[in-house]
Amino acid sequence: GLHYPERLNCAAELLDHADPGRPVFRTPSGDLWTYGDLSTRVDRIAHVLTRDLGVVPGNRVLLRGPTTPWLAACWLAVLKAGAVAVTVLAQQRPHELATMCEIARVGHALCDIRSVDDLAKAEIPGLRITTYGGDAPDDLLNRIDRRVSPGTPDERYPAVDTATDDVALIAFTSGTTGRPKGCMHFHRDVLAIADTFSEHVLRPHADDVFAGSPPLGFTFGLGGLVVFPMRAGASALLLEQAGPKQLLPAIAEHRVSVLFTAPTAYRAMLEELDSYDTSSLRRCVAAGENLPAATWQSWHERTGLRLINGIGATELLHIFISAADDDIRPGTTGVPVPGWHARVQDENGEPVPDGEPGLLAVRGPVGCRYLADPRQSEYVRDGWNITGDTYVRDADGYFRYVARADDMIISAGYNIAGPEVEDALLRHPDVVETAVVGLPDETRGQVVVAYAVLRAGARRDPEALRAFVKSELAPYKCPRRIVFMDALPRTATGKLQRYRLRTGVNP
Ligand code: 3SK
Repeated sequence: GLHYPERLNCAAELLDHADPGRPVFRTPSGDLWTYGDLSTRVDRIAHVLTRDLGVVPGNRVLLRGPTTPWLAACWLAVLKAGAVAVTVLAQQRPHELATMCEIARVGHALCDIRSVDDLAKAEIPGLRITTYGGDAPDDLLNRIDRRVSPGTPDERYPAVDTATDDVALIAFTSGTTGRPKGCMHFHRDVLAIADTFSEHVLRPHADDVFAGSPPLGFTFGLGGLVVFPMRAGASALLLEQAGPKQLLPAIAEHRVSVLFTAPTAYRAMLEELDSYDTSSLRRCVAAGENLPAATWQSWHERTGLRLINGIGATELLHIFISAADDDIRPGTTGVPVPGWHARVQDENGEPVPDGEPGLLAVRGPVGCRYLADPRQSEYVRDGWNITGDTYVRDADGYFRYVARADDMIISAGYNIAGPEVEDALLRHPDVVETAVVGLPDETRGQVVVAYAVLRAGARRDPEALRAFVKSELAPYKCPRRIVFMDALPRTATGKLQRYRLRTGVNP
């Protein structure tokens, strides 16, 4: 198992082990921070937090802004000062921000000047907002500059001596609907995700350049862009705009070797792959939603690379089922990452036999700890974390995704998994994106309906697509209706919002 000392400050641990002259963060505009630069800036921010702003250990500090080295430095400084980082997404609106600040009792915010309007509009009682990246005299970076007198050595900030199980961060998950839940994670949890998934699946080395699309406010991005590279003494390219259109040129120019993004983005990148040099890529992680086997195959054919599938959760901080290199089996998520355990069980918590679908249950070094939320007892049962996904475990121990547990479609007595029908539709050359849901029906209970985004210029012919699905799957799984859309509704972290399709909210 993993063993960490009783006293542990994960920020100090991440900052202190690399050679100070090595690069840690780059940006497309040419910024290059070394570990030494980062360490100095983190210490200066921590001084401002403590001495000027009066932050004390345990205080919750909201962090908000585009993905930049300064945001990462603020995150590390908050943790180094023993305070708790509350990371939110740039897309979250005033009402959502106010709810999260209330749940997490946030007293301070460090906010990129470009993202401050919505935070100010939220008018959160008692919240003290400090911006960074602006011109005002009280801007964080100006405060930092004033603290440094020319010619004097930088004043180091000794890390607060936190316990290994002191809370380091609160990450919010709204799932795809509902009141947001704050997930508390400890200092040791931050290292544990690197020492399990990254260490065993990515196997990074110090020369790796990490990049990807998930923002730092989503723990998928926090791991992939800050924690994993720093734990390995490697570097990350931080992109403020990280859609498929920005990723490809960035990979080519900065020789990115470890890429994190969603299956949707891999499909979009395939469209323009030929115009870019992607030969630097070594590891490509596709997570955040189901990875269809068709996407895996196309990426493999075009790049020779084996996409790394994985299931993670904000509740568990990062990825807990995955596979590396030759162990990867397309069409499956993989096996429990070393250090993690997983099984498939029924509603009563009894394990179901291999080959049969049931609820995924996992346990490992990180657990779900919702902040003041009664839904804790639904997520954690008998020590197992119930993720809300339906899975099948094959006889050889591989876990196969079926659907989100509440997304199973029951039509005329048949159980139909939306993702299986989506996989079939995606095998059609004209289909770029699709979501399959069950809509209420008087005679059948539910009917299968597919929403599809087609390649530019393709003809919208529902009958041809239905005939295609019937040639791929048992006819009862074939969508009754196919609705064409320009884009599918997604959450701020890119997850498909099936409920909006089911309830007809802006479909
Ligand atoms: O899919 C997710 O929700 C997730 C969450 C945290 C870390 C990684 C992933 C893929």
